Amino acid sequence: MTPPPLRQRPAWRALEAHADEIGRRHLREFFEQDPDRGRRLRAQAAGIYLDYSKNRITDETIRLLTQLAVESDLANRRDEMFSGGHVNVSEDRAALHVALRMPRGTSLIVDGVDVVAEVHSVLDQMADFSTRVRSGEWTGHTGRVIKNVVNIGIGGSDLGPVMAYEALRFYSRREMTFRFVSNVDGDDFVEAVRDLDAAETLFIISSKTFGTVETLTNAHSARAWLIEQLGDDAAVAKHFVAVSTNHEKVTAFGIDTANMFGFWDWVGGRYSMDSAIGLSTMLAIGPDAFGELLAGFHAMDQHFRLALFEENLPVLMGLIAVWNRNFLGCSTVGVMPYEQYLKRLPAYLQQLTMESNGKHVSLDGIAVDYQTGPVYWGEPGTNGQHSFYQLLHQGTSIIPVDFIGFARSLHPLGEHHDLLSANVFAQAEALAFGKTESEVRRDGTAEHVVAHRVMEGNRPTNVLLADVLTPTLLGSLIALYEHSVFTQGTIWGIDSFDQWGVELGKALATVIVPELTDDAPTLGHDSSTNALIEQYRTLNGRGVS
Ligand code: G6Q
Repeated sequence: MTPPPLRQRPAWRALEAHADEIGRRHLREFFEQDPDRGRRLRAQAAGIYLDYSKNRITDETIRLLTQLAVESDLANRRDEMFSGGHVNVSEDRAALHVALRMPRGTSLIVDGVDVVAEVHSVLDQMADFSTRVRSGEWTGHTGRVIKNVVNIGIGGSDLGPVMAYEALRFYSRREMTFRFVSNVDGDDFVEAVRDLDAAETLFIISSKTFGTVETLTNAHSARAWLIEQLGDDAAVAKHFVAVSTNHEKVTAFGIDTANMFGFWDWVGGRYSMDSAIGLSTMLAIGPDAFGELLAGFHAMDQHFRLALFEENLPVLMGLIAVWNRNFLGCSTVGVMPYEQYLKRLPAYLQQLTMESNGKHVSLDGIAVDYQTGPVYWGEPGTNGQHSFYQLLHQGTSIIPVDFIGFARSLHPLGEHHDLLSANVFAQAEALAFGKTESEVRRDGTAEHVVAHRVMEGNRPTNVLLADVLTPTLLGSLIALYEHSVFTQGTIWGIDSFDQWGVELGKALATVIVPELTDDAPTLGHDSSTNALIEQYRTLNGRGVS
């Protein structure tokens, strides 16, 4: 049964009235009225503690938001996703990334096929290959052991692998070098291989479609570089493997499909880091730790599937994100990991959240009359504090922030970790409570500076706290965001699994490429685009017609 349009749902209407009533009240007031609030508005699952008490919400807000989730059919939509229903409506396919982490021995039959058995057969192939490379049994064309791995991919075939490698570098094989090439800008490839010995280098060409121009351009340059270095076309066989769903194109490129690791059309690019797209991750941390990563994902999947909405971390985070976006009017969200190894997490989450929920029509193709996905961005703490946090504290926009902290460091070093963690708690505290005029005066501040030093506070934050960064924890953290994104997309009634907006730019670029290189092309664009192409050609000495 399709729920009524979002703004006609009773809970939505009630939330609008509720926002008028409490939306401007201050977090100081909420905490004064309920001194125990910080111990109540929290939840915990799969090793992650979520403090959501510093949001501009009351118990009634949560009650209405969970009612909205019910009226939006969240439980059924979630179950449909978990059972392989075609929740990606515009591409008419399943979004079954949860099957990628179902334990061995369980089963999920979709269209007569046990997808879990297929997943584990690819995981076994990956484990076998990774073990052979890591042990030195798999050698390069000249018999040398592989020491360098270069993943070539873009978007979902890059951001997950890079983020996971950086996040789990502590657990990685340190004698090996890992590089990631994504940009079609040749600088990226050249810098990635400039100090590598081709005889010891393995390229993983990661592309679901094996038709992405950036990836194929980089892959061809990699092949040319390897053959030039090793002087033999046959070297490709021992130095190139592919991760893809497209056998034909992999074969056409010249990679033996025996060295291809498959996945399925029901794995979306931005939901693929735990599929064969994670081959570089497995090579770095080994099959056992990769299994721990999958177990972490699965633990959060189970929590999302089974926990009551009121205790469900992804549901709570998703609903609060909807509250902030639609009822408090916040158009961006900051994600600040206080863990240097998570430095690429904001970039990863940017794709996950914005490609998923940056949509303008509902599932049935009707223009939405409410806001959908906000802009996500972020930097690791404490660096951001000495840069853009000024605007978070005293700017004119309210920007909700997710802080991510850990109780223990992977490198206990003097006081470093306590200093780092104190900043997580202090920033969330300062954003919530600010500093009033009288507090500023009490500090003895000169009168003409008082206004400048006042901090309004009342900035919403979530704090996620875990013990220590492990492969398991990383899996749970990513699954938490995946399902929070799904929760938001379900409330908004949009397709969180397609990405048509990415296609237009690709198509237009294909038209322009020959106009940059051909002799005297006829330019049929607008005057700005035509002038830019002419200027480019002039600077390149190619002349204009
Ligand atoms: C992700 C998107 C997109 C995709 C890239 C790479 O959800 O679909 O980022 O991952 O365009 O695509 P290929 O893996 O097919 O090269």
